[in-house]
Amino acid sequence: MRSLVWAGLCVWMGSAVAGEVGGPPTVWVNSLGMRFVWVPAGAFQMGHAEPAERWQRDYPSYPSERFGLLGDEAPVHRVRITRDFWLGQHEVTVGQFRRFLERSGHVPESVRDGTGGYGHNPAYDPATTARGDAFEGRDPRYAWSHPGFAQTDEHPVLNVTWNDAVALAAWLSRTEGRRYRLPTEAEWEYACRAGSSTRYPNGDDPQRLLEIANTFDADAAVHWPRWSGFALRGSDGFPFTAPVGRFAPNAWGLHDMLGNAWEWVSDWHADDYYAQAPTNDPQGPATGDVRVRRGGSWHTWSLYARCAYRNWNAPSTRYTLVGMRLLLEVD
Ligand SMILES: [Ca+2]
Ligand SMILES: [Ca+2]
Repeated sequence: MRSLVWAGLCVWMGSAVAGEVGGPPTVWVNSLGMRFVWVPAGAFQMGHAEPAERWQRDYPSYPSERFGLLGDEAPVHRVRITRDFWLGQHEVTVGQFRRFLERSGHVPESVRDGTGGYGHNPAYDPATTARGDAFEGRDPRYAWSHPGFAQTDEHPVLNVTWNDAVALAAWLSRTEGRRYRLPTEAEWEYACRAGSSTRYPNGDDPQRLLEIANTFDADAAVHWPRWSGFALRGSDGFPFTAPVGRFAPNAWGLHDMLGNAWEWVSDWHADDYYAQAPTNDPQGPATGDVRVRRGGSWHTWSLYARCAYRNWNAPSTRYTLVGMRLLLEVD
């Protein structure tokens, strides 16, 4: 990989993310314009657990039964990531996904199966649906290019399925002769934490999310007043998605790991996986029905925009809040 780094495609940042100054260059730019930062191998404590009193103290507007639903984040356990890797500095953007479609001929799953995606419609009433869903769908009016609100090419792509994400990684691998894939759940959390062990990379205070992430803030609550009690007090500047990279990066140079778009990871989900996971490079359960997504979105409440929080969907799910970030393996 380092020979490629010096082929002129890589940006030398002048400061070492992965080690001492003078170490390997730390940003890689691929053929779709995605930027990747170097993440060093290492170990961390994966997962999260804390007493109910602390949850209740710090998230007073939440019904207490919600704290009992976080059990799949336990037990906290030691994980070793044994190999360095490159991780997307940003979520995959609308513009990058469009270029992928144009060059590859891939048809997004929401278009191919004709059922569409989800989107924001100010006239839509969640009470009209059985699930009380916050967004309208599925509907062919909505897709990766149409989430129901304005996005530029710099915004994170949404309404993409796990299968779409895998197809993008496979196409990039084929055309560039490298190994792209989704990060594992462990790689994702390791990179989100970037050495931190708190709820958020910048501490435990939900309000401080405003500094580092686009989540469900006072501006978003204007559009969903029934959930305003769960909104952060104050504005992060974006009621819908933000262009990627507008918030401060974490200690390893990664932007928007929390908020903006949920990110598919490679693992199947199982509630009890952490109790049996291997220490080295856990890959998730061998089989399952739902794939994990991580990090929360522009519409996600602070309790669910933590590095340890796990959520999941069927691999064919497409939604107004879910996007992706890719990993590039080191040779
Ligand atoms: Ca926001
Ligand atoms: Ca994100």
